[in-house]
Amino acid sequence: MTDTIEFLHHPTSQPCRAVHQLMLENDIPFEERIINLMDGENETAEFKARYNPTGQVPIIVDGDFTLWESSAIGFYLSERFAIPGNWLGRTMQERALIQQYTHFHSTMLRRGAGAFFYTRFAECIWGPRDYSAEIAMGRYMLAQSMPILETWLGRHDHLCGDAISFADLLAFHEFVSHEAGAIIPASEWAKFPRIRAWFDRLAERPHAKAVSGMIMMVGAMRQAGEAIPMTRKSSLAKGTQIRPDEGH
Ligand SMILES: N[C@@H](CCC(=O)N[C@@H](CS)C(=O)NCC(=O)O)C(=O)O
Repeated sequence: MTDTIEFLHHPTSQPCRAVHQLMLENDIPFEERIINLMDGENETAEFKARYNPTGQVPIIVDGDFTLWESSAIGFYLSERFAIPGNWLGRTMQERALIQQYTHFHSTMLRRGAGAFFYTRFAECIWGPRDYSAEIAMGRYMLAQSMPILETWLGRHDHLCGDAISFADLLAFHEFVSHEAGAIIPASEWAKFPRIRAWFDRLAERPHAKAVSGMIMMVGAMRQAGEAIPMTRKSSLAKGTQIRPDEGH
């Protein structure tokens, strides 16, 4: 093993930005390789065989060890680089709570990304079409998730306790994309003042700003109706599609 991790990612991706920020916050040495998701570089048989059978990023390569899934990557980096315990938990219970969040995240908040993807990106792949069912599903997952986050943030300053953890980064970058795409209207935000205050606090962190620039720019382009050139043909947001023929 060398001391440098290879980091395969794309800056428009929420879980990639969470891992990226974790590495920057903790001075983890890494070399980045941006994977061209827009043209489906990640969908080739070679990529899937070498790195990740799902074709998704983020991925890290540490010598001859390859790992995907953002939460597994977070826990690995925590041990590998002995980063401060607030990020992935100091005690058995703190680690368990962060794991609890990551499972909740995958099945709930993360699936809200469909609201962003189908509102702002889908037509760049499949052309104009009625995406209202997919958008409604994404909004439903957001509506199910946000009250739970609001409750947690009533107990502590951050999602798993008073200190910032990787759970916050995972959740925060979902909301960064929703902000980039203007997905959550002010009337909805008004119902979640604690999430809003937490989001605004996290957004001030220099490394949060550093990794969010590209998605904010792309979101502004889409809001202005500018096309993002893409030659891929399948969903960028697997797990959020509701038509079976879109997934592959
Ligand atoms: N559960 C995975 C989700 C990763 C994911 O959704 N990656 C998306 C980008 S946001 C991706 O690589 N999409 C490309 C594709 O599916 O072809 C994680 O947390 O790492």
